[in-house]
Amino acid sequence: MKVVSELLELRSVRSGLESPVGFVPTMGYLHEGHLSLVRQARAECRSVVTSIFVNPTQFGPKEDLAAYPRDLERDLALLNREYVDLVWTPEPETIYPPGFQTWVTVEEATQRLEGALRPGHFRGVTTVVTKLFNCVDPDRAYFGQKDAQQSLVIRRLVQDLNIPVKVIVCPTVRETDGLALSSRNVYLSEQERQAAPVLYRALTAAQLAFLDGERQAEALRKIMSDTVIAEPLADLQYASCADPDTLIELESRVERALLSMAVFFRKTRLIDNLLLEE
Ligand code: PAJ
Repeated sequence: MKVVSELLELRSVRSGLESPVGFVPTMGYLHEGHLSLVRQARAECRSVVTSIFVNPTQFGPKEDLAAYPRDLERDLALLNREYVDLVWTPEPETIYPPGFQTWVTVEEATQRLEGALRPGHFRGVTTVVTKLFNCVDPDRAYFGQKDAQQSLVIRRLVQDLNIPVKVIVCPTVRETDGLALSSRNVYLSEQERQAAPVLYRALTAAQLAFLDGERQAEALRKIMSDTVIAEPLADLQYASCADPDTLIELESRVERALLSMAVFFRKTRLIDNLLLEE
């Protein structure tokens, strides 16, 4: 496994890789969710490239950029075990050179849900992902359903800018109690960790009601919010039942929906989602 941080080195090693090249962009502090993407890339591609870059422009001024967990040595050992060919760990100055002023924005799909609550977040994501794609030049790129809106926005970006990469969205990996794996789970206290599966409980309660015939979007949202409100350590930010393609909140009969939510445990903000289909 080659580990490079300079762009020239990346391009040189990349040019010697066999196609198809699969790419898994990450912000590091890797867990089984990230590794599931790497494994899928490994299964489908001749070569696998991973990037580790904590992208400053996708964090808001009051978010956790400085405190974002990092452990490069451990990450590299995990990636080595998955037979990754190339890891790119760019410096911030490589991605954002002095005088940087060019941004990529996806308009409508970023204005709802996470985008509405985290202004500028998706502009940072779409800009960095475009740049990572330009530098790595992958054939296939792997993202997680865990960040459903991010995956949808990246699909849109790739279509709209004719980027020659196939986007593959992989299922959410969970702990046995249902908590979706996230680098941010390490911020939870022991008590909060015990309370955190409430997100998945709320989503599955609404899913169960849907499977039992409940088709009113508002009723499904209420099942989710009632479940979260019953957990004293959890502070619900939103519970959404939206069109899975446009993310517009559904108001009437539900046939397909993306159920999604964001919940605070003190300062730690967790998100999760589930796709409903008849
Ligand atoms: P990061 O949060 O490190 O996540 C990297 C990838 O892992 C994303 O595609 C995310 O959806 C996926 N992932 C995270 N938790 C997962 C889980 N429990 N199951 C399955 N997949 C999971 O997302 C980012 O980084 C950044 O925004 C990035 C795309 C790298 C741009 O900076």
